[in-house]
Parts: sequence; C-alpha cells; structure tokens
Amino acid sequence: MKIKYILICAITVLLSCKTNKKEAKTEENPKEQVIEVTENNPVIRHVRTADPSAHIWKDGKVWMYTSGDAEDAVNYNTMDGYRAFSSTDMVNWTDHGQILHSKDIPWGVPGWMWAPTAIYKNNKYYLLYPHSVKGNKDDMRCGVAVSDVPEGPFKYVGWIKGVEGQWLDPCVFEDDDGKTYLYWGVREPKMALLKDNLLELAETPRSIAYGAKNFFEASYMHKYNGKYYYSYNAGLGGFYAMGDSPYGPFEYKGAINPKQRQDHHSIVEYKGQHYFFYHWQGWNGGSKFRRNTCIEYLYYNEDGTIQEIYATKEGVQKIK
Ligand code: FUB
Repeated sequence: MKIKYILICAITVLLSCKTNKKEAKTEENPKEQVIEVTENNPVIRHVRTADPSAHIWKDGKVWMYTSGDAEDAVNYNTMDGYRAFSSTDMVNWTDHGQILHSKDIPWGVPGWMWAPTAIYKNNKYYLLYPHSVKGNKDDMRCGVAVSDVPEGPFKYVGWIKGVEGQWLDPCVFEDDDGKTYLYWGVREPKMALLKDNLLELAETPRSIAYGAKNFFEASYMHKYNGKYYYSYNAGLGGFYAMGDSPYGPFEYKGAINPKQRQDHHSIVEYKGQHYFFYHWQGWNGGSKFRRNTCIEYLYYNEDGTIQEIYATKEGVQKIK
C-alpha cells in the first residue's frame, strides 16, 4: 500500500514537471487519483513528417498538412512531397497519403518540397508551398495547388507571381473580413496582401516590424481575441510578437518554445482548447533530418501573451 502511494506521488510530481498543462487541476486526495500516463508524441510515427500546418475545416475535423523527411535523409534536399492527415480527437490520425509530389510541378526540381501552408477559399482547398526551380535550387517559388476536398490530391495551378527567387516558408492567413495575406521569408520577414485568386500579390511586399532581430524562418500568423500574433523560428526555438493589424507593427513578446532548436509551428483552437503543432527530432528514432510531428497544449495568459511551451512525450490527451 505504502509503495503504491509513493509510486502515485512520484508519477504526480513527474507529470507536473513535464506537462504544459499549467491549468491542470490538482485532486484533493492524491491517494485516490487514477493516473493514466500515455505518451502521445510524436502523433505520427509510421512516416517522417515535418512542418505541420494545422487547420479546422468545415467538416469539423482537424486537418494537418505536412512535409516529409526521407528515412535515410542527410539534408532537406530529398523532401519530396506532402501528406494530409485528419483527426477528431487529436490522438488518432488518419493518413490520407501523399497529396502532391515534386514530379507534379512542371518547373520544379526533384525534392525540395519544404514547409507548406493551406487555406479554404473560393469553395476550394489550396496548398501553398515553397519549391525550387529546375536548374537553380536557390531559386524558390511559392507554388499553388488546389483540391475540391481536404484530403486531396492537390493539383498544381501555378505559383504566386512577384515573389520568385525568394526563399519562402509561406504562411497564408485569412482575416475575418475575408482578406488574405501571405507571410514568408528567411532572415528577413516579408508579407503582402494576396489577390483572391491566391496566384498574385495585391501589393508590393513589405518587411515586417516585429520589435526584434532574431527572425530566421517559418513565419506564422494567427488571430486570438482580436489580436494578431506573428510568430516564427529564431533558429533557437519559436518566438512571437503581437499587434493590432495583420500588417503590424508587432510588439515583441519573446519565446513560445525556447528549448527547441528547429521550430516550425502552427496553432489552432479545436473543441475549446488551443493546440501547438510542431516537429521534433528527439523521439521515434528521429534526427535533424528525420523529424516527427508532435502536439502540445497552448495557453494564453489574461493579457493575451502565450505561456511557454516545452516538448513533452506526453503531448496532448485524446478528446473524449
Ligand atoms: O522542412 C524544410 C525546412 O526546414 C522548412 O522550410 C523550414 O521551416 C525548416 O523546418
């Protein structure tokens, strides 16, 4: 009995150290607590996935579009296509298979299918993705592909004119008024309003004022309680800034997940809870070039700032 009690207390301490659930309730009597320790990260284990772009579409499911690392990868050059996954409980994910491959892009090289982003617009699903041009891998465009259904396959329709040659990591964001913006860039973050056809910029690109100088890549935009959150990978984890308009200026707020070297995240609210999607190399036999998609809970403070997030094996629990 004594040993059982010590074990329960130890597990409770362990969980409180490693969890992101800062609002988790503590039971009055730990002796009667039944604790299920489940390790839900990585959420995808049968293939390598990176750069998760999470969305809640009109079917009420959560969808995730990922890039893919090869099992024998020694760099990111061999990333050859995107996959779609869906879930209704955040733990069980249906793999809808590969939805777009580099061989489907007329101007593209094999491989070099880097971090995608997605949007539902014009009654269609669009996948926007950075991809290198034949003969010059440093020349990246933002490709556009379309599908009538969220699971794809997506069909190539062109690229966004006006940002050719820029190393991208695009993030597409639709505001409540229906205007659509594109954020992108490496070392220098850029943004612009997009035309509704999603194939042209509606204005000259602007540099993003985010109140710091640590931007590296992986721009991301989301809105919460009327505030605009511009976040990105600083090379040493995810950082963010808040503003009152999709254009900024944004006030720098610091780290979201400071312990993670290579962050590429997305954020959604699903069934009343906020979630942080990211990739992590640490588990499931992963490495820098064999990454795995993981999910953590995300909590806002009362002033709208985001509580720091740490990669946990526990991850998030199944929505019942
Ligand atoms: O996945 C390839 C590249 O690595 C992405 O474009 C970057 O954001 C980083 O995740």
